[in-house]
Amino acid sequence: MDARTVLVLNGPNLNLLGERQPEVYGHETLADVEALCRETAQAHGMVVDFRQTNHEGTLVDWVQEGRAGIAGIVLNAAGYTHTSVAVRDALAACRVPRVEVHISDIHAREEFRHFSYLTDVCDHHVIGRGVPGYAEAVTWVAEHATG
Ligand code: CA2
Repeated sequence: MDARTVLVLNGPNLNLLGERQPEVYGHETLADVEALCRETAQAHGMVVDFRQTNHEGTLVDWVQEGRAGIAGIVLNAAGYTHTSVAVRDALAACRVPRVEVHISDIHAREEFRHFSYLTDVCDHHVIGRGVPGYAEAVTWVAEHATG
């Protein structure tokens, strides 16, 4: 990874995107999201490092890996958004722009999704704009890259 890299991290169960709940998450798969991110980054002269994990510690390791020396981090922490002080602490230690993304509008869903541990340690938020929200997030990083 280098100063042109946008690190796009995806949390638990996002590998199942497109398989069910299309009324909430749409029909696109995570591979479609990756293609969109790559295309968007390329249009801004950037490259994407795109990853997904179901494991909290792995997400913490990856956020730490991107904490300096890259363009920025786009993160959909999925369920860990609402539970993880560890992911929050890793994001707080970052010196690069951080964008929190959610495909669905977490504020319009069940009460337990309304609170995010990540919101106030991220610099920008793209919430409830569907899969195209990832393109918005990558664009924001490209326009605010520090590296
Ligand atoms: O709206 C989002 O992007 C979420 O981060 C998605 C998470 C959810 O826990 C957050 O509250 C909001 C869920 C990701 C799992 O997505 C699936 C999609 C299709 C089938 C199964 C899971």
